[in-house]
Amino acid sequence: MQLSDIKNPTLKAWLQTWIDLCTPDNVMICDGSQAQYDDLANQMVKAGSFIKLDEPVNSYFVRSDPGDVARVEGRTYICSRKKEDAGPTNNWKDPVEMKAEFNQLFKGAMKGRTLYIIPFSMGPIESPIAKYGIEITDSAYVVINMCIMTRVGLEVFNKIDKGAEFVKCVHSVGAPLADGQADVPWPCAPMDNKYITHFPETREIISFGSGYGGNALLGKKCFALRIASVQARDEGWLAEHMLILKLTNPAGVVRYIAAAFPSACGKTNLAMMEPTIPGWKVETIGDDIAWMKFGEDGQLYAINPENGFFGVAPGTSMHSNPNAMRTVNRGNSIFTNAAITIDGKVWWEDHDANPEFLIDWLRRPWSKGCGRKAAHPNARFTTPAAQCPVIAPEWEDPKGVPISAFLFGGRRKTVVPLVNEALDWEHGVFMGATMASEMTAAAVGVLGQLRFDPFAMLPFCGYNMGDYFKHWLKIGAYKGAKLPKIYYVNWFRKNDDGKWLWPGYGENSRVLKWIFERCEGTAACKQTAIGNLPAEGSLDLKGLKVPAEDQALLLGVDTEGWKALLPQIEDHFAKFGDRLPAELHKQLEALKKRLG
Ligand code: OXD
Ligand code: MN
Repeated sequence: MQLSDIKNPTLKAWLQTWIDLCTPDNVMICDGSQAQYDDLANQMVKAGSFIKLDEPVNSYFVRSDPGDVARVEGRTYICSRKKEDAGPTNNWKDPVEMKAEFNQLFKGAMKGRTLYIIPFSMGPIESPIAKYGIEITDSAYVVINMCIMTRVGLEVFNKIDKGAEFVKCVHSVGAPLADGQADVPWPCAPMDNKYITHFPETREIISFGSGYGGNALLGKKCFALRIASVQARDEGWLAEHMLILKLTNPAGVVRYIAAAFPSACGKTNLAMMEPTIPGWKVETIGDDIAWMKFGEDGQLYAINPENGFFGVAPGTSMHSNPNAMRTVNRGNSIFTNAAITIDGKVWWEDHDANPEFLIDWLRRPWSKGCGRKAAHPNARFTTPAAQCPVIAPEWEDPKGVPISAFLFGGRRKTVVPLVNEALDWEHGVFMGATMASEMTAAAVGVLGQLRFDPFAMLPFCGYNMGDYFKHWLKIGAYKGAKLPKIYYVNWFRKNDDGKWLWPGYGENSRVLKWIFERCEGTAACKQTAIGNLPAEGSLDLKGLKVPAEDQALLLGVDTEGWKALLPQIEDHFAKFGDRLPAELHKQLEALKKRLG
C-alpha cells in the first residue's frame, strides 16, 4: 500500500503535515504481515541493533542505550487546555506552547530515517469496546514491538474511512542523521530532551527522544491508559492498569477477576499462575490493561486491548511464572536489555539456566559470582499473547468477559494484610484511592520508596485524579449495575527480620479461592475496622507451612500501624483539594472512627 492509497482526508492531511515537518528519507506503511516483520528484523540485524538468537525461534536480542531503559515519568506530560484538568499528579504543559516546541524539535527529526505508518487496533478489531490508532514512528524497533503488542493491519484504514475515531500517535527517537552519518544501535535523545506528551482533548500523543516500550509503543501506556482513561470518563466506561484472569473451580464454575498492581508488582505472574490447590485453574485474558464497559445485564465486561505481553524479565523463571517462560520459549519474541550467553541464549537474574559466563546488558563480560547484575532490572520480553499456553480460549471475545471481582494491591512490607474485602463499593473506591506501593525499576525513581499509587494509575491517569475518583464513584451508581466486589491484597508482607511471610506465586491461588467463594457467597469473613478479613479457617491453608504467628500478622489488623498511616493518607488526599470527592473524606473519617 502506498501513501497515495490513503483516502480519508483528515488522516491524509495529518500524515502529510508530519511528513513535511520530519523530512524522512522514506515513508513505509506497515501492514502487519509476517514478511514485513521479518524484513525489518533482518534490517535491524544487519544494522547491528538486533542479534538473532539461536533459541528460541524467530527471536531477537536488543540492548538499549543505557540512558533509555524505563518509563520517564518526569518527562511525561498531560497537555490539557487547563492545568487543573491534568491535576496534581501529572506534569502539565500548555498544549499550544508544547506544539510550538514540537514544531522546532520535529523539524527534520527523521532525516536519514524511514517514517513508518502503523495502523493498529486496541482490542479485537470488531469488538464494540476496541479503539483504533495510527502511530507514526522512525523506529523499526517500535514497528516490530507494535506488531506483537497490538493488532496491526490495513483493515484499520477501512474502519477510519467508515468514520471510526482514531488516536493520532507520533513518535520519533529524536536522532536525525546528517548526510553520511553512521547510525548507532539504539538512537535516542538525552533525558532532558525526551517528551512523552498527551493531548486529551484532541486525542493525540506525541513522543520524542525515547525508544523504550512504555515511552514509544504508543498503543500501550499512552493510548490504552492515558488517553483511554479520558475517553472512558467521557463515555462512561473504565480503562484500567489491570490484568484479567479466568478462575475455574473444581466444579467447573468460572469467574473473571481484574487486578490492579503498580508496574513490576507481579501482574504477569498472577495472570498466568499455576494454582497449587488441587482442581483450580487459572487462565489468562490479559496481563496489564483492562477496558471495561457495562453490558445490558448490568455487569462490567472487560477486554484486554493488547495483543502481547511486555513483561519484566528478571525474576521470571519456571518457579515464578512457568507459563511466561513457556510463552517466550515458543519464540517470536524480542528481549530487550537482558544478558546473552556465549552460545547465543538470553539470560536474566533468576533465570532457570545457570551459566558461568555471559555478556551483560552493557556489553561487558560477566561471570557467575562477580557481584554485578547481568540484565538490567527492567529488562523486558515482548511476546505474543496467543502463544501463552494458558491463554483463555475467549481472550479475544469481542464482547469481553464479565468481571466478578477487582483486586488492588502493591508491595507493602508492613501493616497491609494478605487480603481484605471492601465493605461496599464506596469503601472499595477508598481502598483504590489510597493504594501505595514500594517503587520498582519500571520507572526512573528511588527504588523501594513508598508512594501512593491510586488504582495503580498514578503514572497513567490522563486527567485530574480527583475527577478519576469521582468517575469510579459514578460507575458504582450506574443504574442496574451488578458491581464486582473489591479486595485489597498484599503478597509482599515481611516480618521484622525481613523474611517474606507469604510464599506467593502459585500459593496466591488460596487467596483467589477465598475471593471466588466470597463471590459465590460460600466463604465466611470477619468484619474488622479495615474491612472484611477471612474468618478463622475460611482461607484454605491446607498443606502450607505458615507458622501461626505469621498467619496472625498476615490475617490480622495492625491497629497501630493503620493509625500511623492516617496522617499520610490525609496528606495524600490534601493534594487533590476540592477535586477530591466528599465520599472519600467521609470514608477516611469512618476508618478513623472504626480504628478507635
Ligand atoms: C509496564 C509498566 O510496562 O507498567 O506495564 O511499566
Ligand atoms: Mn503496566
